[in-house]
Amino acid sequence: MLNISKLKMNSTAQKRKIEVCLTPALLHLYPLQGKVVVLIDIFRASSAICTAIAHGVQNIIPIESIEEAESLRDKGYIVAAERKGEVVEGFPFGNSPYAFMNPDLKGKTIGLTTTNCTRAIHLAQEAEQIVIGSFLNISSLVNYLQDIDHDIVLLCAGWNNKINLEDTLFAGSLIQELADSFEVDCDAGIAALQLYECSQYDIAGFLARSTHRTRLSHLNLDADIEYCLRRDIQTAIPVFNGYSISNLLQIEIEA
Ligand code: 3SL
Repeated sequence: MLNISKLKMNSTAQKRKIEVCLTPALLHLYPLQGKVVVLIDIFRASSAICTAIAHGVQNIIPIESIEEAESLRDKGYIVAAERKGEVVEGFPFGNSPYAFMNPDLKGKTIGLTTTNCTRAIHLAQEAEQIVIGSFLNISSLVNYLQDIDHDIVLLCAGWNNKINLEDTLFAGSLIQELADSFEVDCDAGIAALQLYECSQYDIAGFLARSTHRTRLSHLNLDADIEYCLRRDIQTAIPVFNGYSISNLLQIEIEA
């Protein structure tokens, strides 16, 4: 799947195409071969993955089911597990970005299973490359995407196959940032951009009544919500290689 040097853009390239898939339920309508997918799950998994990689976790194995997570845990791995916003019983932590700042996780390979995001990553396997996006690393991601020779699909993880506002807003923000190099190729992208343009000066306020924000708030996770909306506090770009997620920039330096 991953070949970074081949992804680099030649200087004569024209504007590339950017599409938005607002929910994994619609992903079958988006051919992914030869494209770069940006996986988006602002609350909270893509923000948590970015944070883990930025704080030195070496690899994250995204796992679809609790059974697979248990099996990896039983082999001795540290495995994080979240369902419906809560830590799954029997696992040390769930999907809070703060849990992944633990210095004990530095250099480690850990497993992660979440309600929507880890499943969406596996659904997008046929893409040329899958990178993980969040407000936390948006400028670094924009710089990278501007420099590659591929069309992009922004895949919003949503919630149980339904659309959510926060992932859509982030898709709109990326489209705005990438406007010089990419043209929007679907109405979902236009909708995401317009929604972002309406809300960009008060994203937290715009999301005040949104469903997953409310769900997390009821679980006393307001600190996580606030953190996930911070912009540009990290530079790492997590990339999925078909088995695990690691830091793209680190891979480039080592290549
Ligand atoms: O759905 C997911 O993958 C999670 O991000 C959900 S939660 O924010 O951890 O509740």
